[in-house]
Formats: sequence, C-alpha cells, structure tokens
Amino acid sequence: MDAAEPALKLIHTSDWHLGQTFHGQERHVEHQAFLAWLLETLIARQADALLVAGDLFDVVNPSLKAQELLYDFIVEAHQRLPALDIVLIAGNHDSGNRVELPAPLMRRLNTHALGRVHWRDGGELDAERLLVPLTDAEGATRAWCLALPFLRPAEVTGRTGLTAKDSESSGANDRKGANGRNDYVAGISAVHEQLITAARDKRQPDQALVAMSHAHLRGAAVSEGSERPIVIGGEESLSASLFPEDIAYVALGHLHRPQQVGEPRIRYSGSPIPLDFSEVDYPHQVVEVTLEGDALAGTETLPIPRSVALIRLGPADLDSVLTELDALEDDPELPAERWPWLEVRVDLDGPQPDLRGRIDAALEGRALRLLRIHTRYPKARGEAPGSRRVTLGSLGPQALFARAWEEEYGEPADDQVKRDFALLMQDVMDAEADA
Ligand SMILES: [Mn+2]
Repeated sequence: MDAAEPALKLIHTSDWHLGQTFHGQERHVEHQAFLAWLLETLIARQADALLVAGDLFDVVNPSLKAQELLYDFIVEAHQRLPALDIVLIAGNHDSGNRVELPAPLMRRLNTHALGRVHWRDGGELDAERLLVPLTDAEGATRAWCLALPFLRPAEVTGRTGLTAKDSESSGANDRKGANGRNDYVAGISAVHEQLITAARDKRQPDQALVAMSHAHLRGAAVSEGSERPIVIGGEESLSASLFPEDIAYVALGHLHRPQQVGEPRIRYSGSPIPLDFSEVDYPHQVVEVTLEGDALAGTETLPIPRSVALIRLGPADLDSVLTELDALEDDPELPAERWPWLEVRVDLDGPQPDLRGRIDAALEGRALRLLRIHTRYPKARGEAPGSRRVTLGSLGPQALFARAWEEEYGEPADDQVKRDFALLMQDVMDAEADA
C-alpha cells in the first residue's frame, strides 16, 4: 500500500423515492431527516463522493416539494463540502429527461445527473458522457464512475450492434419475438460491456473503476411491497458477471433491502427509509466505500437513524389487537409529525361495523398515526377466491391484474403475460412524464 496517497472515500445510497405518499400520507419529514443526517455523515466521514443509484423520486412527475428536497440538499452539500462530487442516475421510477433537465446547473455544483443514454451515429453507445471523474480533495482524478442510468426496453431492443454479440440467446429470441426478454438482457449487457471498455481505455494507472447501475441482479432478495418490478424480473434478471474483477466497486440501486450480491464489491445500499411496512425489520443504511489506488480497501455500512417509527400490529382477532395497541408505548412529547405510523391487521369472523370506531377509540389521545386497517377473514378461507375480502390498496397493480386474469380465464397468467403487463405499465408511467 502506498502510504503517500490517502484513500478515496465514497458514500453509496439509492432508492430515496422522494415524494413518496404512504397510504395517502407524505414522508417529507422522514426524507428531510435522512438528508440532514446524510449531510452530517458526508462531513464527518470526509467523503470525496456521493453516489445515488437511482429512484431519486417516487414518481416520474415529482411534486415541487420533492424536487426542493433534492436540490436544497445538493446546494447545501456543495456549500459545506465544495470538493464533494455527487453522481445521480435515474432509476425505473424516475423520468430520465426530468433528472437531466437541471444538469447544466448542477455541474456547477460538482453534481452529475445522468438520466438517459445517448447513441452515436454509428449505433454505438456514447460512453464518454457516462464516465464521471471522481476527484480527491486536491482535485486529482482518482477514480472513474461508470454512471449508467436505468435502461428502458425501447432504448436497447432492436438496436443494431447491441444484440448481435450474444449469440447464445438469439435462438430463443425467434420464439420470444422481437421484444423478447433475451433481446433486452443482451442489449443491457452489451451497454455495460461497451461502457466498461471505454472506461478501461480512459483510466490511468492507479485510477479505480466504480460502476453505478439501477438493475435487478440475479440471486438478490426483493421487497415486493414497494419495488415496481423492472420489466425483467426473477429468472430474467442480470448476472453479476456483468461486472468483471477490475471494477473495484459496483453501487447498485433498485432493490430496497441492503445486500451484497455474491461478493463484497457488488452491493445494493437499499433505501434510506422503509417504504413499506414489510421493510421495517432491518436497519436501513448507506455504504461507505474506501478505495486505495485502483482497488477496494473496504466497505462499512452506516445505519441511518429512523426518524419516524413504523409499527405493525397483528394479524390477530380484534380483542388481541386492541390489547397489543394498549400495550404500545407512545411518546406524547413528540411533535405530531414524528408520531409513529401504525398499521393494524385484524382477523374477523364476519362483518364488524364498529371496527373503525373501536380502533379510533383505542387511539384516542395516543401519539400514534393510524395509516391503515387491514382486515382478513380467515374462516372464509378455502371458499371461492371472490369471497375473500381484499382492498384495492392492499394489492399492487400486478397482483390486481393477476387476479383479474385468473377470474376471467380460469387459469393463472403465465410469465410472458405478466412481463407484457409490466411493460405496458412502464409505458403508461413514462407517458405520464411526457404529458
Ligand atoms: Mn426503488
């Protein structure tokens, strides 16, 4: 190890989902608390760069308030850490165009926002604009960030020069059709390869390569409550072998649970706040990445304090749930905007007209915010699916579609149909951005 060269320090985070509404409630306070903590952490850790691996916003048309959170943070981070490089990529929830709109302004703040990939006339990737230099406190380039925004199928499929390479999958393409998954996977893989080749050409000795991607890697654990599946999912996910050994670190976004994929240099940082009640059971975190020369020296996970608790009661019968509720400790000193979010899950034998009233009565005077009552009728199980009560809010669009399909055709939708539905849904979301 060369003692003369201090290490380069990066903080990796992703899936902020600024502007998320949670069963109708806004989460600005939680995002604000996270961003304040992040700023102090960047300062305390003397970070050289911040990498945000996609899903900056929750929707393609974020509210002004959500945009304010992001841009206020960037300005303040630059004021307090003028040497900090910030790299942002668009995720599948983001509009690539929107993320890039203020890019010229952000460059003045050492911030690089990559929302789209561009193509040269010859059909090959414009890799140059996706290669961001990461500099140390003296301004010397110590690493190159390969900042690859989320790629929509329409951006890579059917593109000459992208799919030809992957000959093994071309046979399956005949069967799957022109927009089949293999074209998409092969296209994404080729984009990664072209970007890595360009980065290798550009790097000087001792400069590290750091990749950023918003993608679903094979073998990683999903959180079904809040991740909108990338059109490809499960078996069609990408292989970690896309990132060869000479990439010192891979900063991934998309999956909300923090995890490494196979090896410590390939990681999901996970989302900074739980985006669903199913995501409360693990510590949310950012990853501190230390590079020495062109190699990874180590990673450390930094737990993010939870500013608002998420509490889930039940599932149990109403009396048990009310007892559980009574036993909960709340803090009347907390400002109302910090009161815990509460989900109450109740098993019922039949209609219970005063359900809401009894829960509300139990909550009277408590420093708790009821977000949702989820009811189940366990005794009705085993009857026709239609007799089971579900609310629209408890089903995502995918699950709702799957149920409707099964009811209509009497058999479950196959993978191709589910994929086509996901593709259509992404198109609808994207069209909203252009509207
Ligand atoms: Mn996400």
